[in-house]
Amino acid sequence: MKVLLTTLNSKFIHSNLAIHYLYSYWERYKSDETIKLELKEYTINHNLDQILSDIVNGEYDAIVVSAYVWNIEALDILFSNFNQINHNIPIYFGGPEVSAHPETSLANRSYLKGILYGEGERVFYNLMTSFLEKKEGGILYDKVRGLAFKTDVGTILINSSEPLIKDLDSIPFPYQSLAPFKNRIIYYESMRGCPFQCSYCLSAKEKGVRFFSLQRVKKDLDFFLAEKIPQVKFVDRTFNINKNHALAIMNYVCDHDNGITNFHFEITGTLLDEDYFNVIKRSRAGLFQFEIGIQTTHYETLIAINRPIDKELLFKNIKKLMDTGKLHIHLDLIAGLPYENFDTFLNSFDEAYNLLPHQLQLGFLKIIKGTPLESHLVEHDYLVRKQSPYEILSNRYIDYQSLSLLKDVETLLEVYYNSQKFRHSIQYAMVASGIKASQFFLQLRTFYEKQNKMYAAINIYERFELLNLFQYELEIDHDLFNDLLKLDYYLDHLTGNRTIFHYAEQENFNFNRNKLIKNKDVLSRVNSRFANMSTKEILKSITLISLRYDIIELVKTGYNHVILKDKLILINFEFSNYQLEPYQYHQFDYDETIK
Ligand code: B12
Repeated sequence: MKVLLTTLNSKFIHSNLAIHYLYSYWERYKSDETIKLELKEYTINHNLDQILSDIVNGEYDAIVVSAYVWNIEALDILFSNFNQINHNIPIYFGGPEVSAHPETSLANRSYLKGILYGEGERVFYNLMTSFLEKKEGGILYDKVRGLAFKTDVGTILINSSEPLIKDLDSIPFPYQSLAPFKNRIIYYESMRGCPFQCSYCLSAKEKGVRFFSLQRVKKDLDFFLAEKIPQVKFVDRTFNINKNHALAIMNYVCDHDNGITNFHFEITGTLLDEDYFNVIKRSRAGLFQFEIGIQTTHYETLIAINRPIDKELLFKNIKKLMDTGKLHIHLDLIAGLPYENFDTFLNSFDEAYNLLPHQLQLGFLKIIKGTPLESHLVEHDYLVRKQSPYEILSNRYIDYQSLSLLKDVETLLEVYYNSQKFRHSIQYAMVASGIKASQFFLQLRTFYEKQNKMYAAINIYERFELLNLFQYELEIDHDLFNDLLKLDYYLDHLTGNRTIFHYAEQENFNFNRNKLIKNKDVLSRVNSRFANMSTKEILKSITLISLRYDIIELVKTGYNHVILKDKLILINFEFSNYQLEPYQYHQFDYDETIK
């Protein structure tokens, strides 16, 4: 018998941890070799007909699929067509998208034989074992715990659920070889479950938290560290819920740092204390990356979504994390939550923005099957898109037009803030004009709209040009802004002489530039590796530009103190620090380099 275990990821760089667990659990505990189990990952961007043909040609006897919110619609197309070609081959779905309401999910899909609901490893094992026990009369489905299935006459039966696995260490490490994960994100779990009950989140469904032992986690991490993979993304729902567990892991990776691997954790900011800051302070810059869900700062909303957080403490801790300069901080907000209107959301946005995180993700509420919020839609007048990922259209507090405006703000936030390509110019514009971040992006949106550019395909050069035009809507020093834009432009590895920059390089720029690139003393202070490199080689890693202001002073004073003075800027691209600081630049006085 030949069984296919498959899924569609949302993009090639992602992988599906669940099916790797299912596969390795079966391979470890199976009692028989008669079933050949094949694992295959596709993406939703693959041509569905090619996937269909691949699966048909595989000549499988049964197909088991992992269904999530990002792939369910493509799966419906794929397997309803497959079922027309091969209607005798049973297809089973498992995963969060079908687990919450197995009966409806099964009833709505004529092509499905069954749904495996809940935690997957044991349930999948049960199904595979039932294949082995296949008797003449067919498969003994009634024995398979965690299965909802259709009888031969089409009635739906739901078997009792499979209890959660008590000892997580009994689940084998899913990454036996990293070959299939080349250039893809490695997801990893050190625990399961979440103690919080945030009403929009699926993790609220599962009660209790279980941990893999530290001994096991350390062994797994050794493997990742030895393989020098760029990033391990922990999918622990709240990584720092247990201080001993979290600190032991952080200390371990700090002590065994290979200089390359970065570890991403989703944490709760209010649970951080000095012990966490101590390990962060002694860590390599870029070793850790934290994702922190703020979601909203509106009190009534926080209570309604069951996140009664201490905002002061959360913000204090985030600021402290930013001040360490050691880690990449990613903050999340969600628009469309109960009791949050347009103005309160803009306020949440401004408060989060003022922390100046490396990434600020402005998300839009999705109504996920099985979440507590799903049963409160009428109360808040939610209108929800029928297609996955079931994003809301409006509710009692925010209308569709306001959400659309926020969508445009999100687009511009991605381009002008999260890309980090405009960090000097944007920050200066906000400080100097005294405009709040939300108003800045809303005004920028109106400007884009007037130029007919909001929904146009725009390249990076045009983004610079549009921002340069937009600056005239603000009361700021336009020459300084233009110089900062020039700095941002060259920091982003962009080259060429752009007409949008007001000042061409200074008259004696080439003379000074040549002096500097031959001055090994100065260059080796910038980067010790330059001491032994030829000028030609050095020129490949640096860019030199001239500016008319003291940029270091400006940045140091939070963009408040401006000194007009010609400067030579050396951008050093050699320096790279995982997502934290993609470049380093040095500033020289003209007299300094001429000497
Ligand atoms: C990685 C991830 C992503 C990746 C995608 C990964 C990929 N493969 O392509 C990215 C970042 C792109 C993503 C995006 C989104 N995601 Co997401 N994501 C996750 C995350 C963090 C990890 C998933 C994971 O691997 N977990 C570890 C595995 C082992 O646990 P598990 O998924 O629960 O699987 C277990 C069981 O469900 C079951 N199981 C799973 N598959 C199968 C299959 C079979 C056959 C069986 C028997 C059992 C089974 O067994 C597993 C082991 O016990 C989860 C949150 C989390 N921490 O789990 C959210 C989560 C899956 N995402 C979610 C959501 C809502 C989204 C977004 C809509 C959010 C948004 N910001 O807009 C978008 C989707 C956008 C779109 N295009 O539609 C929800 C999913 C709800 C659902 N019904 O699918 C989750 C659960 C978050 C939450 N807490 O609400 N996501």
